[in-house]
Amino acid sequence: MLKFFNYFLFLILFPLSTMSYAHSPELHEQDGSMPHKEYKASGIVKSINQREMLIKHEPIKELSWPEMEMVFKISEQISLSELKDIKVGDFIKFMFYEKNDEYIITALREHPIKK
Ligand SMILES: [Cu+2]
Repeated sequence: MLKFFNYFLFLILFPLSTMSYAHSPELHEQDGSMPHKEYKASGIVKSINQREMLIKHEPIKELSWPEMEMVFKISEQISLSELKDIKVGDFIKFMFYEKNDEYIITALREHPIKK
């Protein structure tokens, strides 16, 4: 965790020109960051605030995460019209990745609750 935070500071404090050595050119395509692994998840929307969502997600085996409520950011890849249909209380399926201790949703859709 501390290690990761140090790395984060490193990325912020170093000017862009010196950052380039750590990234091969083909990895710059998306947003200048390292490539990331995406995880599948599902859960209930607890609140929505512009591009942030509080979600009570179901356990995520790949990360050994139990069920919990946490904040996810919503990628700019997702249009506002897509988000318009998502309401508090909806059960959603989504994809996300982790970056600098933030969790960013890249795809989401409403899903009927199977209870
Ligand atoms: Cu979580």
